[in-house]
Amino acid sequence: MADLTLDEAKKEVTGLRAELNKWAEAYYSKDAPEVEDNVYDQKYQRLVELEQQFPQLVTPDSITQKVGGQVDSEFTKVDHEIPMLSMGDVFSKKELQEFDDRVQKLVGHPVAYNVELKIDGLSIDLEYTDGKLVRASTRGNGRVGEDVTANARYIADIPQVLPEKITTEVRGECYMGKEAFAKLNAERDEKGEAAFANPRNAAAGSLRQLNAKVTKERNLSTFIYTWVNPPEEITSQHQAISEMARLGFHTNDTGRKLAKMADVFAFIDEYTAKRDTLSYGIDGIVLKVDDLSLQQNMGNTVKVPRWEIAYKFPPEEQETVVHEIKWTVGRTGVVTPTAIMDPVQLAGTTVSHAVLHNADLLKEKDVRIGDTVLLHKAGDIIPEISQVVLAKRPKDSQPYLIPTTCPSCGQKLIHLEGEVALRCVNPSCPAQIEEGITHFASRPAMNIDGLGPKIVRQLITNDLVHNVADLYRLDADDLAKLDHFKEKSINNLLTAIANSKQNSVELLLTGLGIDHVGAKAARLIAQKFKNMTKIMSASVQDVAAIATIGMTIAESLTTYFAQPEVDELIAELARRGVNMNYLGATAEETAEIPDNYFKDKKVVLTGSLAHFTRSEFTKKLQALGAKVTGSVSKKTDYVIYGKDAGSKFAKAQQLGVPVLTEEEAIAQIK
Ligand code: 3BA
Repeated sequence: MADLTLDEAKKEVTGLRAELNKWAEAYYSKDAPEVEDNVYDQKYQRLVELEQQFPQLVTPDSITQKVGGQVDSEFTKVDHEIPMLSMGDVFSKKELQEFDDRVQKLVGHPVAYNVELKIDGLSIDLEYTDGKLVRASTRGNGRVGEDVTANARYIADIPQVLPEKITTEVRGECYMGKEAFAKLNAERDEKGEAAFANPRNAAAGSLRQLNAKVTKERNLSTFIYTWVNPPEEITSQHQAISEMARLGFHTNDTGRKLAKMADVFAFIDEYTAKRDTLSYGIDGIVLKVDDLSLQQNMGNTVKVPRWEIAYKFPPEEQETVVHEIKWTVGRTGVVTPTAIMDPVQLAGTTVSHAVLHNADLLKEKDVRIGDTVLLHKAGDIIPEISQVVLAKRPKDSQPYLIPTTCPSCGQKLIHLEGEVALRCVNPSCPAQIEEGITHFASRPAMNIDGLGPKIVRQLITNDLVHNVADLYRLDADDLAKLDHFKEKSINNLLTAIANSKQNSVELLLTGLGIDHVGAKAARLIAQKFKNMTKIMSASVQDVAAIATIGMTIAESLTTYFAQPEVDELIAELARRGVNMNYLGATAEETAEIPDNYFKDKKVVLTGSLAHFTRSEFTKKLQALGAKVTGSVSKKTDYVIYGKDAGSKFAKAQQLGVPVLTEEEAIAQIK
């Protein structure tokens, strides 16, 4: 800002005012905000800064010189003899500390604050004469509000009569609880009416009703926090609140008198965490000098008291500018756009990247380089662009051109029919190979420890690996060419690669990265077909016959294996010693199986069985955690034999492996 010329500042100020006036009008007069509060607050703050730096630009009609929103409605107007001011607000603990420093300097000594939750509602003023509610009004612009007495008579927690015949005035927040808000929006949705954006707008829309019967149905509540003219005995804010509670007002009991900023910060942390569990919405916390006479002495600025400040929780929506769109190629060749933006603080983290999911979405949202966009977090975690702020689109802006060629290999991209994704179908695209090998080595697949994306990239750029089979050709000399690879890391990686050869075939099947064939499907397929040769020759019908496996998976699998280069790849893996057979349940799976006679045992079936087919019996044993194999060795735990058992039975006898008849085995299962 330092190097802004007066002309530039003038231009920005004019723009900011137009924008803020429009938003304020929508907010105050229509109860229909066009932007999130924090966007408004930040623009407002920026305008204040500019006006401070260039005082010659301040005009009496600037929004910064007015108190609150404009009153133009069909409600009877109410003059607030004592104006309802606004609150100053800050967005960080640092600024909160600065507030405390200012207060201490002004007062000359440390002070205690009454710390209150900042309820997300709208201010309400209640006037009582001889103990009877005579008038309720909204804040309006702070000096003139709207008469909502008829509506307030339908708000259950507003006392219509006080236990004492006093004439007094209190103020507080009128809000809609989360449950009532959810219910109201659900009803509106059913009726095809627009949902309220947040509980505050719902509360405003429900209180400012010319037909008070509508208010009655809306379940509004209040928290009263200000006593405009307290009796003399009341000397502090926290005392005022407990006395108002005694008079029957609904007050919020989470408020705390705190003398140390460290405790204030702890309070903030506590309620940042508890926020979602409250039955009403809050958007920050409020600090008020607790001593009422100190408040009096400190006084007010034009708009806000000097003795209070609101700390607002980190925003959940933010504006930022897109300066690049990056395309990444996934393992299956799908090309995905990511918007790179100026970093902003969003719901507690710094965000600069937002995935746009696919080219269609990018086109639909019409995101362009240079665009100002609104960012939020989907599911509270993943940054997402909600919309482009069209008002801020640069004049020379051009629609973003979706790439036609792969950012990695340069081959033409295609839009497969029925797919939103843009794909690179070049099987030797380096980006796809990198993703493919990384996937092959990943935990749910071949689980090769230490073979992550960085090392895979180096293996590819050093020309050591072109496909997954090449991994099994690597030797110590090859790995010595990689950065930071010493004897120990070389040995570790070679061992991890060698160990992966023993994996059961479903891990290999997962590792191939066939579209739609994840770890679960791969296991079911391997369980059914038992080895790679059978899997490769399975028909769509064979595969789709597996329960829970549909046509999408079946077709994808068979299409994949119909490719001649896949045959070659599998043959090469087999030549390198990679296991091609199903070895039964994994250790992780069997860990969940309750202990039984066959759990973790190597079992061989031989002879013709009388009670089950061979495959039925195999499934039963596998479900118990047994590994059912084809040949008898010293490691075999049991041989189960039926009629006409031959050489396997003999071998078991010879090796001293225990044998069981089919019936004996069944007895152990039960
Ligand atoms: N305390 C809102 N203003 C508040 C009295 C001051 C004040 C609020 C507050 C000015 C809340 C501005 C409008 C207004 C009554 C003026 C609160 C909350 N205190 N706890 C310091 O919970 N939202 N709002 N309302 N007078």
